[in-house]
Amino acid sequence: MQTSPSHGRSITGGGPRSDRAKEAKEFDETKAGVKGLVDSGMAKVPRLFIHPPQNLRELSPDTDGPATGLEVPIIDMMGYGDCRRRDVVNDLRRASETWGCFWIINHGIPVDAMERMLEAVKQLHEQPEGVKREWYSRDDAKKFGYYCNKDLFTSKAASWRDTIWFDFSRGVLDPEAVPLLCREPVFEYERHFEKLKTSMSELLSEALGLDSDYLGGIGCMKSKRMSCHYYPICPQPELTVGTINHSDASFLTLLLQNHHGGLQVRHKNQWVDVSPVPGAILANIGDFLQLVSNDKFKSVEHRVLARQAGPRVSVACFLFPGEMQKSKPYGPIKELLDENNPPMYREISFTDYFGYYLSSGNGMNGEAVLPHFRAFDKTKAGVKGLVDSGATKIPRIFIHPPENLPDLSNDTEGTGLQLPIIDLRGYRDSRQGDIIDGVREASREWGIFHIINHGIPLDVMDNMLEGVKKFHEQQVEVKDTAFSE
Ligand SMILES: O=C(O)CCC(=O)C(=O)O
Repeated sequence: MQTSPSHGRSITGGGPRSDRAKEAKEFDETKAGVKGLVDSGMAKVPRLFIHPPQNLRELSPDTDGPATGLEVPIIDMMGYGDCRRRDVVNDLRRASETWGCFWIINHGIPVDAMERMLEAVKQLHEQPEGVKREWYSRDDAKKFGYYCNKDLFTSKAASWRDTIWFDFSRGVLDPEAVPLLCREPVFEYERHFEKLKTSMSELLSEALGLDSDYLGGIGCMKSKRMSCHYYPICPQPELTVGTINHSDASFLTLLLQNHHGGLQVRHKNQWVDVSPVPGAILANIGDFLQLVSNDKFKSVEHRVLARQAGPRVSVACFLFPGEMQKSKPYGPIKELLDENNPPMYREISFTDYFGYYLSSGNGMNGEAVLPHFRAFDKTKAGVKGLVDSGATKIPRIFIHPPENLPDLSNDTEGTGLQLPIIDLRGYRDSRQGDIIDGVREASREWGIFHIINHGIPLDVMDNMLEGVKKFHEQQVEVKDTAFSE
C-alpha cells in the first residue's frame, strides 16, 4: 500500500483483480487526477495504472527522435489556396494513403494562438485541486469538464494522464460555460481552427479525387470536441502508458502538442516517435474517414508513452458528423467504388460506430474496432484471412446467440459413446448379410457411421486432404479468382 503524505490519499498497491473497482472508485473520488498523485509525492506508480505486458511491448521511453529512421511527413500548406494547391493535395494524398498522419505547417493558425491555447490548458490542469474538483465530471452532456481516464472503470489499467474537454458538437459553446482563465485563448484558437477545418475538408476531398465540397457536403466533419490532455511526469514510465495504442473513431483529428514528446504512431509495423515540430499541427486520419474512403486513407494507430520528462500537454480536436448527420448511415463513398474497388465496409451511422467503439473499451484496449465493420464477404479472404490478419477477437458477425451454443465442451470422451465403425471387407460375398445389418442398425440408431476397408486407397485420401489444405493456404490474391458469391 502506498500513501500520499500530503493528502492522506491511499491507492492500494497489491491484491486480487477484484479490488480494482474499489481502487478506481477511491482514486476517482479524490477528483485530483494523476496530477494529484504526482503532487502528493507518490514515488511509485499505483497498481491501478500498471499495464499488462502486452500493452507495454516495445516501449522505448525517452527516445525523442527518429530512432527508427522513419519520420512522419511534414506538409507545407503555403500557397494551398492558389499556386501550390496541386502539390499540397498530392502530398496529403500520399501521406493519408501511407502513414495516415502528417504534420502540417503554414496552416494559417498563428503560432501565438497555438501557444496561448497550450498555455491555457496547462494552467487549467495546474489550478489548485479545490478549483478543479468543481469541474470533475464524466457527464457527456456537459460542454466543459475534467476527468482522469474516461474509461477508468472499464479499462484493464488506467493511463497516466488527465483530460479537460470542450465540446463544440451540439450548437455553439457558450463562453460562460468555460472558466474565464481560458476563455479568450480557447475561442481564439477555435476561430482559427474552423478555417483550417474547412480547408482540410476541401483538400482531403480533392485528395480523394472528389469535388472540393464533397466531404463538407456529407457533413462528416461538422462537429468537434477538444480533448486537452495533461501527462504529468511519471516515476516509473516502464510500468504504464500515457495513452494506450488505439486509432481514433473520428473522421480526422488535428493535434496540437507542446515540446514534450511521447507520441508515437505505428507505421510499417514499427512504433515511430512523433517528435514535436515547432508551429506544426499533426493531422491524423480517423476510422470513419478510412471507412468512407473505402480503405484508401488509413486510420493510424498511435499511443503516448509515459515519461520522466514533462508535463506533456496536448489538444486533440476530433472532427466527426454534426448532430443532423450523426445517425444517418455512412458507407464507402459511391464515387470511389467500381468493379475493382468493391465496398469494403457496410454502412453504419457514426452514433452506432461510436457506441460500439466505446463499448469495446473506448478503442483503448489495444484492439482495432474498424475491422468489425468490414463487409466480410468483400475481403474474399475468408475466416483464414481474418486469422492471418492477426484478429484476436471474433468479429460480431461470427458470434452465435446462446441458443446455438448449448453444451459446448471439448470433452466428448466422458459420454462413453462412440460412432459405429462398419468394416466393409467382404461385403460382396461372405460378410454381406452382417454388413447390411450393421448399416441398418447404425442408420436407425445414429444416422451416421464410419466405414473402413471401403476400397479408396489411403494415399488417395491423404492427397485429397492435402490438396484442399493447400488450396486454402494459398495467397488471397490467388484464391480470389475462385471466389464466388
Ligand atoms: O496526447 C496525444 O498526443 C494523443 C492523444 C490521443 O491519442 C487521443 O486523445 O486520442
